[in-house]
Amino acid sequence: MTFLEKKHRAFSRKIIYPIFTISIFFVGSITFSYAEEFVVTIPYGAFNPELNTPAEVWYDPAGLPIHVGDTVTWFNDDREGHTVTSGEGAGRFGWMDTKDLGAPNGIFDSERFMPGESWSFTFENEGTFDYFCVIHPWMEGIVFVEPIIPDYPHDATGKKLEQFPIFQITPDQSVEVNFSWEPEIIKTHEKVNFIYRFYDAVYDLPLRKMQYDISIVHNGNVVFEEKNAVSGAGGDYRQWIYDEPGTTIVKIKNLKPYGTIAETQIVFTDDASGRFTDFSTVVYDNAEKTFSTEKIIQPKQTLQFYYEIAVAIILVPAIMLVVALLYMKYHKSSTSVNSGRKSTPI
Ligand SMILES: [Cu+2]
Repeated sequence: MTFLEKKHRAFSRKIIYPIFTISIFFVGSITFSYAEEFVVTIPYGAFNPELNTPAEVWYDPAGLPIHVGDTVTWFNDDREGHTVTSGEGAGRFGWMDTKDLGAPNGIFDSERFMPGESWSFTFENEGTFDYFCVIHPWMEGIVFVEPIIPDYPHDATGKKLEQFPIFQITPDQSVEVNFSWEPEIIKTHEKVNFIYRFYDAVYDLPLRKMQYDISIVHNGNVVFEEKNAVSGAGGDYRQWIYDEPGTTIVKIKNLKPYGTIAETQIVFTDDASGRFTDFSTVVYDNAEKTFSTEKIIQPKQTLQFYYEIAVAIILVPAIMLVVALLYMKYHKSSTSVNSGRKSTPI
């Protein structure tokens, strides 16, 4: 058995594992990503810049959100030839007032395609892409290309974390930090739990009380910082809600024993500068939420950590049991009412 396998097995025994199994089971809202195809129709009447045209938009839908790798096909349902050309069009009124012809930017160009024909383009880069028709420059559309959201935990470079929770040993080889976050895919305006536990890296024993500093560096700025935090038995967690997508690093540093540590033979030197870990990942833009009403509740003590595990493990089956009992009770009483009716002579 290799060192890592041993670590992993030791970890599986520990209480943190069930909470992950349960949350993965209940969260279920991870965005799975694979290339999709979209159709934009150029409706009948697009050739006509007048406001009384039957076409309400020139490209339907006029604004299309997709992901990197998706393909868009434009279908010409009009009676004239059109183009799909990247760049700024003249706008409906702009064209009528100034005879502006728009400005292609060279990213893509279908050239003219006729009624009944179509043209496709695959978007390989994220960004916002304006396009228009060079023949009828009032015809404008836009494609919003969002980055692919992986369905697995990964670091800030996008590399898949084959082991999650992550095991990281401090540079001085004294402490092993087991670190994870939930949900695994972090999105803006949604609460994330960073969960971590400390082990002695030599004997693989849990370190019950550790003092440490924790901070979150998001897009290069410190957005959260707590000094001299103290972990209790079973580890610790911190919650955070991000306002902006980007790269995030959770830093744990100045790890040192809080009081006397009875459970390990390891000798901690006074200099804690070599006792730190950095964990990085990506925060994605939330397509469903633009703000959060959730409150961030930081643990006052680690007992709460156990309390939450207990809630997850006990409360959910308990509610199901109560619902089942109520259902059975209701069913039973309604059956007896029915049988009572049956026996009543009309
Ligand atoms: Cu056109």
